[in-house]
Amino acid sequence: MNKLPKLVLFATKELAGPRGNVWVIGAQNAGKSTLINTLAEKEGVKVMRLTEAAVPGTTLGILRIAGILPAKAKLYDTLGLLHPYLMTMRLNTEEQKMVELRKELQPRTFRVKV
Ligand SMILES: Nc1nc2c(ncn2[C@@H]2O[C@H](COP(=O)(O)OP(=O)(O)O)[C@@H](O)[C@H]2O)c(=O)[nH]1
Ligand SMILES: [Mg+2]
Repeated sequence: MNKLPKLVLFATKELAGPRGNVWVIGAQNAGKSTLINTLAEKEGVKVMRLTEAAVPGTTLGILRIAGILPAKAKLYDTLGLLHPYLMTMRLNTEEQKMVELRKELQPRTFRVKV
């Protein structure tokens, strides 16, 4: 079993204290919303499930997440930082549509002849 989420939750609460602010910051598509959803799950709270998406830019604004940290502490999900190394940042909207995944990927095996 993966103990990391529990440790992250514990450390976050310790660092935030009773009324601290916690901002989840990172590149677009780094897994910020997924992390918060996992923390909520570990805490056993029902928060609005945040969108986890394969395409960047799905978190639309700064969202305050209630229920994970003590009442007066604040936890925020953010839109994410833009990085030139994200390939999707170099594509326009039309091009993003072309590379977007629409179905689950199926593994395929090929045998290469000598
Ligand atoms: N392989 C892997 N994928 C992840 C992990 N965390 C999130 N993802 C995937 O990365 C994509 C972006 O996640 P999301 O939480 O929306 O990123 P955000 O833009 O930082 O909020 C989604 O397809 C997630 O399922 C992880 O730890 N490992
Ligand atoms: Mg997000």
